[in-house]
Amino acid sequence: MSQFETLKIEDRGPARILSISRPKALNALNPTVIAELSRAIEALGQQIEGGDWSIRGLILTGDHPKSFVAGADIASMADMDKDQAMEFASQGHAVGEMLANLPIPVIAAVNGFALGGGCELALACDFIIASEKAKFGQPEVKLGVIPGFGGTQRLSRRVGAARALELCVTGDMIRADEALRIGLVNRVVAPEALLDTCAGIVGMVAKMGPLAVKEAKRVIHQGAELPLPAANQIEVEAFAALFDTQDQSEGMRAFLDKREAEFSAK
Ligand code: CO8
Repeated sequence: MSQFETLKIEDRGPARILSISRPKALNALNPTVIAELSRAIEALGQQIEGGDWSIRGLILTGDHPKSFVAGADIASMADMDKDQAMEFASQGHAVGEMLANLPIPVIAAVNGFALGGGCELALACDFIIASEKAKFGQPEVKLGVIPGFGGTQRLSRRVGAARALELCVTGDMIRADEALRIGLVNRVVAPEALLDTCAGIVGMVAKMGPLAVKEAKRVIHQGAELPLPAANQIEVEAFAALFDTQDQSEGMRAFLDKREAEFSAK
């Protein structure tokens, strides 16, 4: 699949790996990367909505030994006016929405710098697995701006307002061990184990009921926006609705028959 200038795509079993590839700028996000990410994510969403569940997890990573994404591209932002900045940030947020709406988990495999828009892109994934060499930060204040792709919001929700504030106002970078300590990342692994670890997680997901995985993701994301009673109600409704699926019958029957379930996403 070579229809992209700044993305590499590889399928590893049930995992689709999207690698951002702008090595000369440490994979910084310019409008082309954002547009290509949108296209690639949209195509995957359409494939699944069309009934093809061969891909059960998306892994986003950086095709560079020392960088996931070193932020939005400063050269392409330098001369933007207010309207252009609004448009750029909105396009970034649209990518975040698309990732949240995919019916499969999205894992950020952070292999090096995840700064500014790079940290924000990782946060827009469902969770982050980091290499020991990963470094996270929101250095926008050094450039006279603030995060524009969810850094002030998703980061606060992930690690708490006080820690997010410290990162956003100092522009300081933290290493993977500190990111793990504050709950920004789920796991830290050796750099050479990063993609295998993420593909292994997708391999586990691939054995589960696809519709159940889709609903678990949806309910967790939607519930996070709501007061607890309303969020619990969404859970109850989704739990009950799954009893109308063949996957529920198959999953429970397989358990009782002491065999592996064969899910059909129906
Ligand atoms: N934009 C453009 N080019 C970059 C960027 C970037 N963010 N980061 C690195 N590069 C380029 C460098 O200019 C350099 O290019 P060249 O070789 O032509 O001089 C090349 O990549 C290699 O970089 P360095 O030589 O600087 O490498 P170092 O290892 O010395 O340093 C750092 C690595 C620490 C990552 C350093 O490059 C750096 O500080 N980069 C900028 C990080 C930053 O400030 N990021 C935040 C940008 S603002 C932002 O992300 C706002 C998001 C808003 C919304 C987005 C919506 C999509």
